[in-house]
Amino acid sequence: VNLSGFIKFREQSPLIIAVDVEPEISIEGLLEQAKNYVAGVKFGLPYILRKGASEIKRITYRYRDNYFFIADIKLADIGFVGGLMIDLVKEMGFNAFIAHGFIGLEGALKEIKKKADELGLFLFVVAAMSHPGAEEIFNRNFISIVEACKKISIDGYVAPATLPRYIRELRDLNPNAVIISPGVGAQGARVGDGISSGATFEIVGRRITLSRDPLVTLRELMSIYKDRGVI
Ligand code: NUP
Repeated sequence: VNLSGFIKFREQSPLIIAVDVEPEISIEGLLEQAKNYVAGVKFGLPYILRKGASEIKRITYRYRDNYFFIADIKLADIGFVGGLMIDLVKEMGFNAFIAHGFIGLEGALKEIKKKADELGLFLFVVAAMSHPGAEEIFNRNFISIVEACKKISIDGYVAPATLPRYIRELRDLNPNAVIISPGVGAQGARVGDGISSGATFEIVGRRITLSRDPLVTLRELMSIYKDRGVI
């Protein structure tokens, strides 16, 4: 699924599944069951490393017509090394990846964005993080990160459902941004908190991956989204 297919699926579902651990019912069991309920699948670095590049590639190719695949590699390196990672992300069949925003433009984000565009990958930048300690250092740089990203036309962001004021501010600063928002479920934000603050999609990990019956969990999430009027 390409970016426009992903955005189009938003009408049906605002959900991205975060896979960091092997799902309770296996990855293929989960991806078979989640097809009508989920727009995207985000693989975390621990999962990618544990499975290995060829197995990840097999999964992304098998489900390429069903999901928008995001590599959560949280890239935070010089442009040259970033470029090597982006090549691997492309080879593994991903549609998008996540980079950190604090590395700055020159010699880093500028080169990363250029490479992403060349390879047809969508870039999400982490604008603020979801855990409590993020407020100590990282999130203080939120405005500088978003302003820098705007200069090079970055329109994809990760912003926390646990601290929804960042989502609201980001939406004001960039009305067209694709904002994906983690923190729902295991980290304490309620289902729909991210979307009602202006996020485009919500990312839910453990609440789904650790569920013995993810189909029931997915249906529960959908009924909450319906009750909250987001689908
Ligand atoms: O600030 C962030 N917080 C966060 O949890 C940025 C992220 N990318 N994530 C990711 O979202 C985290 O790596 C995990 O894959 C997912 C949240 O999973 P869960 O708390 O729903 O299990």
